[in-house]
Amino acid sequence: MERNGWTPTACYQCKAECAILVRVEDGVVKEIKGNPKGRGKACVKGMAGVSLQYNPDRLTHPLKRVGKRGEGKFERISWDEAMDIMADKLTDLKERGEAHKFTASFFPHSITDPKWRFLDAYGGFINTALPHCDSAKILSFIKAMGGVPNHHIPPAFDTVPKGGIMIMAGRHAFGCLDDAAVPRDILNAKERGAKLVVIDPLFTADAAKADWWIPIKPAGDTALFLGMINHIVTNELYNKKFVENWIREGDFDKLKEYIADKTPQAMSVICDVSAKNIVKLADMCAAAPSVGIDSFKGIMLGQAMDFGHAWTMLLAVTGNIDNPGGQPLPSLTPMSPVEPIPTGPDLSELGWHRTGPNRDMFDNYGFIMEPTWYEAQAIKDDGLKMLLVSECNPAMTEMGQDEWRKAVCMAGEGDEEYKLELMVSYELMLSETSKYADLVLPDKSYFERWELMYMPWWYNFGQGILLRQPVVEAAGECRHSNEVFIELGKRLTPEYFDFKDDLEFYDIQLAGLGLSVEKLLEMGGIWTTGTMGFRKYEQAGGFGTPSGKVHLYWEDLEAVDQAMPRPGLAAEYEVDVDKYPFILVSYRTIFHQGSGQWTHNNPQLRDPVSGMYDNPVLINTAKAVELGIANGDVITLRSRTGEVQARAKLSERIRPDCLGLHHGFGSTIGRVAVTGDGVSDNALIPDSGSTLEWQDMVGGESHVSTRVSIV
Ligand SMILES: Nc1nc2c(c(=O)[nH]1)N[C@H]1C(S)=C(S)[C@@H](COP(=O)(O)OP(=O)(O)OC[C@H]3O[C@@H](n4cnc5c(=O)[nH]c(N)nc54)[C@H](O)[C@@H]3O)O[C@H]1N2
Ligand SMILES: Nc1nc2c(c(=O)[nH]1)N[C@H]1C(S)=C(S)[C@@H](COP(=O)(O)OP(=O)(O)OC[C@H]3O[C@@H](n4cnc5c(=O)[nH]c(N)nc54)[C@H](O)[C@@H]3O)O[C@H]1N2
Ligand code: SF4
Ligand SMILES: [Mo]
Repeated sequence: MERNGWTPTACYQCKAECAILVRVEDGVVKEIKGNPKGRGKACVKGMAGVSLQYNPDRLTHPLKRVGKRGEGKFERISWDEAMDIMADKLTDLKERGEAHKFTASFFPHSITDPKWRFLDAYGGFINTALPHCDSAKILSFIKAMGGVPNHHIPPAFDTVPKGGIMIMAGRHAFGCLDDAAVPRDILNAKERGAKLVVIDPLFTADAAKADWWIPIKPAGDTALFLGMINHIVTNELYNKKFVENWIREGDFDKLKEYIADKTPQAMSVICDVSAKNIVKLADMCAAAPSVGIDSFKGIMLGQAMDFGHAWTMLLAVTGNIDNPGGQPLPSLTPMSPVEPIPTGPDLSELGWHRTGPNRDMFDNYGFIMEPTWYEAQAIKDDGLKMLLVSECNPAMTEMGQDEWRKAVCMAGEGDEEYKLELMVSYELMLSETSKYADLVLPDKSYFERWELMYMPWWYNFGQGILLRQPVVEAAGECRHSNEVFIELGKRLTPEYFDFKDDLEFYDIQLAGLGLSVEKLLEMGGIWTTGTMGFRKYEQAGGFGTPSGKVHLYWEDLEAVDQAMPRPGLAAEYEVDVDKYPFILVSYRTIFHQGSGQWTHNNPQLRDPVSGMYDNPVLINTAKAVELGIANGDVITLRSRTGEVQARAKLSERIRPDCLGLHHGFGSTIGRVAVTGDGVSDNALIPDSGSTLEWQDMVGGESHVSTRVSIV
């Protein structure tokens, strides 16, 4: 392959997958920048892709476990042997009538991913980490407005008018991009006269750029929004035209009644934002030409549907749905189906969650995929027998990571060494999770593979469809997971894999748009509708909800007391307050994506000068002085679940009742990842599967934080 010069493709140093240009010289990746045909930006992680590509820790051939699970001892094997091991186990499960006990856990980049097809054809499950960060929001938007089931759809910041309000409620857009161009768009909107309000217990980079920083108590966001809605509704400041025309009949009266006692004063006690400020923010939102709200962490705390619900209500009463600067509602692009369409496992028979004991607790669970945090529970209950983990690192990202590790190592019965009979890790470099695998498979990097990316969340980002193409030869014997799943499909369910390869599979789907991979290449790898369209519900004659209007009252959730949003903090913050006086705030920075080796084992990003080297515990200066803690002291944090030791970093940037810990550190493998200090927040956070009473059982969102004490 000779591709000298700049080639358009898609970044994958984080899950945003921005459109980039890559410069190759003599078959070597030299430089990366944003693609002006897309959104035109690449971030610091994106540009550090060069160091990922040539990392000496890259896996180059399949490995098989030789020691015990967790020891991390492997020997080299051939691809033929690796494929046989997987095909044999899959055949064995199918013959036992237990195909549904196979789960592939991966980040679902795209609905064009052939891995989904394999799982539907074979009868296995996909689980995903989306229920950590976004499933409740997706469900809330579907319930309220009939939106499409898409991941993170931020406000279209580039459409915010003068005077518009941008609210970041637990969202670190300047550090945690989810699109490298968002900071630029927010700053441009500010230039046009829009206002940025950052609601966060930490003073983040976003807060530094904000017109107003509101240091809320963690999980107080629902209460804050309900207090605002109370003020807006009781003072008749709501958007009367929108409410009259577009809210389902009867719902606004129910809201009025419900909201009556959620006064700014009452809500202030919960969220620790003064009533005066709740009123001020409510007045600002009611008067502004647009309000856009973005959040991730604000909903990742076990009361997710409640916050998602309050969020959609605030948008509805202020009329900020599908308007410039408000909440966009994307439409789906018509891709062609690949015939025949596999039916998928019978979920009504097998249950959304396959494990016995707690299945009834999930009766109201409405998300389309299973949360990864149920893996440990499923293994214990013999509901999960083969797990393939690709592009994720549950040994560090699961709440109660030690519970996951224990479950994966649980002894089996009869001939089986382990309850989980086969564990496969598909990776770029050995990870914490790979240490627990029986098979480790070497993936092609994003510079080495084809991939057709389509997810409606790119809608705002100026990308409809984005092609990832190989720009350099694959390292060693690396094979892309999509190629491997297509081969498994051809072996096990050939009737559904009657196409040559991944490229033909993409061609079939692109035909729906009158495109092909070749045409897309000629167009520079990007296809976009070009326009967004606003208030599409007006032309369409309504919203995608059963009534065609916005639903504020969710009668299907009456039985679980969630027909209206509950204002309280996350359940686990409410107990053992004296024993564990601090709330741990886990958060991200620009230098690392999640916990994984892609950025933590990258010498450009895991670096004291050009990146981030360790994760000290952030503690409020006054509080530290009161406790006799000095900057740099090693302190022990204890929670209900575990204990870690870390260096203290004194700062004015955090509430006195909180401690901050950057998520994702603490790897014990990878020659760069083990340098510097670093602890994993998930050693402290309780396992979600065994603390179901603290989970959002409707939206599937788990708690990604907890209460701690300083020992
Ligand atoms: N660089 C980088 N980019 C990423 C990722 C990454 O790891 N690194 N991860 C990607 C993924 S998977 C996701 S889900 C997103 C996550 O994106 P974000 O949610 O934006 O990221 P976080 O930094 O985890 O959390 C954002 C902020 O929420 C604050 N916060 C914590 N608890 C609360 C609360 O209860 N209420 C409020 N109002 N604020 C709170 C934290 O202090 C933090 O500043 O980022 C995506 N993009
Ligand atoms: N305490 C706490 N826990 C959290 C969170 C939190 O904020 N606090 N955030 C939660 C959230 S929102 C999420 S989404 C999850 C995310 O958790 P995970 O989905 O587990 O994601 P990462 O930690 O980013 O790990 C990704 C892994 O994929 C590997 N990888 C990168 N590129 C490729 C590739 O091309 N091919 C293959 N095969 N592998 C690749 C990387 O090396 C890395 O090891 O974590 C959750 N856990
Ligand atoms: S935000 Fe940065 S790392 Fe993530 S895809 Fe975009 S350029 Fe790559
Ligand atoms: Mo996430």
